[in-house]
Amino acid sequence: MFNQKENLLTKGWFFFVIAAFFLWAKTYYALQTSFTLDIENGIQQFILIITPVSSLLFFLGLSLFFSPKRRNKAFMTIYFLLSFTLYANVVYYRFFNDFITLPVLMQYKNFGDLGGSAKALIQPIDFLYWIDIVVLITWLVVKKTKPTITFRKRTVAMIFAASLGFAAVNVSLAEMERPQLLVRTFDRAKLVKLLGIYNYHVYDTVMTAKTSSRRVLADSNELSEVLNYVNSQQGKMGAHGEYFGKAKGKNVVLVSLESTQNFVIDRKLHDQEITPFLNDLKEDSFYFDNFYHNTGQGKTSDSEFIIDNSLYGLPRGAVFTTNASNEFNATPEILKGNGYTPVSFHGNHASFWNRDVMYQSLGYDHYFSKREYNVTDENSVNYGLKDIPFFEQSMPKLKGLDQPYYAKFLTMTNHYPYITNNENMEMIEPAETGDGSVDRYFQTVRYEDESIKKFFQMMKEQGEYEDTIFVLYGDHYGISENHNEAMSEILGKEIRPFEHIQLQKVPLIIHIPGMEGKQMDTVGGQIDLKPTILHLLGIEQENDVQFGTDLFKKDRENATIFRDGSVVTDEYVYSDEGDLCYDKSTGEEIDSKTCAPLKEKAETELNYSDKVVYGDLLKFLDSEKEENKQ
Ligand code: GP9
Ligand code: MN
Repeated sequence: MFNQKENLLTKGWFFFVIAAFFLWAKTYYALQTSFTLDIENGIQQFILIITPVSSLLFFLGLSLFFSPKRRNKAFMTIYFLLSFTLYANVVYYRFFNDFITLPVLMQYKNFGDLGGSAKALIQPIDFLYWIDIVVLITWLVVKKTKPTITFRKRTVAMIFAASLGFAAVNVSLAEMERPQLLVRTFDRAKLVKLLGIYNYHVYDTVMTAKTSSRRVLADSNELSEVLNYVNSQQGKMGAHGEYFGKAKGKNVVLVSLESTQNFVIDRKLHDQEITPFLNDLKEDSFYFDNFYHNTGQGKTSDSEFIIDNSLYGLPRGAVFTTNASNEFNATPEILKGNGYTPVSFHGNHASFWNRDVMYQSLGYDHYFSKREYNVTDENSVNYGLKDIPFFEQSMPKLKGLDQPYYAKFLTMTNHYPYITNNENMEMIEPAETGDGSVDRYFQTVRYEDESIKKFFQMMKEQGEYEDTIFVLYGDHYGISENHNEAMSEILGKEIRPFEHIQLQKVPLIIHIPGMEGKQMDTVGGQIDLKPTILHLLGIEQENDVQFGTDLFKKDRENATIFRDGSVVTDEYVYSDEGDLCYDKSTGEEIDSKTCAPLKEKAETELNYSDKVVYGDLLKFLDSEKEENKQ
């Protein structure tokens, strides 16, 4: 050290500048290559270049407040945390096509929870995200950059002033590009595009804190406001549909079809049906071919939430994890009050998506999770138990229940990255687009179809089929926008926002043994399932907060709202992402003014639903009912 020549490499300020440059470069590289941000013009391109600067200067600058002895370590720790945040988003985006939010992060405590999926998402080129850290540490050690990164007070002040300046320019440019960016919280991609990834996380943290406080501040007047809205909407529609009470007293079996989109139904690959059993079943069932998922970041758990409550999931995070201690008025609880046994079956561990906690709030009597199944290396793949052994092992458990039951079965094998680990599972050859996920998807969907076939056989053998109604639905999309190229090859057409929205259709098959099948073209979504099921069972709900309507109602409003604010009706498709309006029958883009009322209704309704969840407003429902009685 004593012989070490004073040169640039030993200078703290030089180290700081180079490190900041490395971090900027890698952040910019990620923004350009790993996320689809749809940069539309020069200003947006410029914004993208400067977005990382303010936060980098700010966060790295914080290290200068540490004592000289600790400063290098503090600097590298901050550098590592920023790098980790960036990389975690890159990996997360590869699957979810979305950015991490704090509530989701709390659920997936670590990426290990994603199991096989996480491994499949990591690529060799990713070493680029870490190589700089190796270089910087080596630099610090070898060159003994000393005294540790030191600046005069004036320079430190200038670093923070520059950070503030960059932030101000960034925010005003962003506001010009997208007025009200910070008020509207629907679209994370826009936030990242216009604020940068680190500033987005600062914003997300502030929003999370705000959410917690909303709950504390909520009062019962807010519930009255929501009830007024809901009742006025329901009031527009007529009385019960013709199927009211047609399944009174029957068992209800819900089957969640993991990642199953409607486009696989009746489709052939290599001249073979992908879903031969479902294709047959739908002929003897009510088959809804205009049915959409309404889920957001909470994926499967969102679908469960929406279906049991007829409320929307949240714009950020999963209700299952953020608001599990809320008061709800969910289907399991209502049915329990009507003599039913509500249970859920799933071959993954109980705490995944916080189900073990949330199910209690929803009123489930029991959760048959992984620990109650015999799960081995042979009979599991990806997240857990394969669908066929899952149904096989569930049958005796089902038999043991008091009837009537409300039993939910969550399948799992058809989950990204769509893995099979045994030839027996491969009942159809993969597709040949060259996009592995898309190609394998058809195999795991085919396997899932086989498992449902077995399940129906076993229900008949066990003598429970006749007394049961079956509701089969896709939980959410399986093939994200990142695979548009392969999907357009499969579908034989370009995938514009219009087609993307149509791809959010999931199958809905309601099978009532002894009842004739019928294809239903009404436009609906998972949000409508609670009222639909309750109506079939002949259960009347008064003054409940629900945003869906019975799908069998004749004069129901033909529409469904997506979590991102997009809307589909029988006439129009509105894509909130680019504010685009389409004629539904032709797929032609039309004046966006035509869709303006739909957009407004979606915002109002999603806002009301969010109010209910954030404010835990249903806890006021009982007192509201009392008041109405008086
Ligand atoms: C895990 C299963 C899959 O238990 O529900 O969850 P997803 O990733 O689809 O939300
Ligand atoms: Mn799922």
